[in-house]
Amino acid sequence: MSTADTPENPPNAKLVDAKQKWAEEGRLMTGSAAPRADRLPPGQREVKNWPVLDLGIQPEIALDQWELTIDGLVDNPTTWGWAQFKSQPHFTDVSDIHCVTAWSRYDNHWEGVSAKHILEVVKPLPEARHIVFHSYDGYTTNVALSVFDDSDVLLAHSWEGKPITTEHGGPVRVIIPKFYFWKSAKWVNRIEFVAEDRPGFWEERGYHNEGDPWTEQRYS
Ligand SMILES: Nc1nc2c(c(=O)[nH]1)N[C@H]1C(S)=C(S)[C@@H](COP(=O)(O)O)O[C@H]1N2
Ligand SMILES: [Mo]
Repeated sequence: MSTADTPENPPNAKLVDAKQKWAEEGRLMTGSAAPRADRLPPGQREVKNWPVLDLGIQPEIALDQWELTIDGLVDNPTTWGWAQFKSQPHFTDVSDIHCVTAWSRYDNHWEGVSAKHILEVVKPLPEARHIVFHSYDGYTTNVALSVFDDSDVLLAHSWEGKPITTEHGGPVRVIIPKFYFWKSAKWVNRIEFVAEDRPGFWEERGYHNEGDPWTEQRYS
């Protein structure tokens, strides 16, 4: 990637423009909310492959260079290198992916470190209400602390028993199964706890602040 490649000026500027237009036009909205017993949220279709979606920047981070900082409004700010990250309690989960571009992929087997464990380590202060994820490609996305604090949320290093590839956000990416996949930051390198909510890359470009696929929280 060249130095000009930033989220404000990404190689995939065309995709960003197109997706921003989808938000303006409300594309893919069905206007119907599916009952939760149905596994496929409204307006979605199941795929068997795993599409790649990013800004055209796919940072390659060597494991000995990789770092994750968890800071902001926490009692115990923490930075882990790869060995420290891998020595945290091992967590596995199986969940479905729902991407706002209308594909869903069932039964993804994730391995990594649970959000619950991270919260136990860093101990958020009472003022901490929101989280901003920062990634090596400059991408950001936000969730409420209550969304991160869920038993199916993790920082994943493996998918289907293998390290997550660079294109899918390895060495480590966030997995938040209950929300559209843009909340699941790839190449995460900082988790910042904040008092006031702060919209991220897509949230500033017409996408919903939350992103529940069951009630089609696609656009703001
Ligand atoms: N760091 C970073 N994380 C990101 C993105 C990105 O561009 N950069 N794209 C988001 C979007 S829009 C989607 S749909 C998913 C795609 O993940 P995948 O390419 O592994 O399917 O990652 C999300 N996380
Ligand atoms: Mo996306």
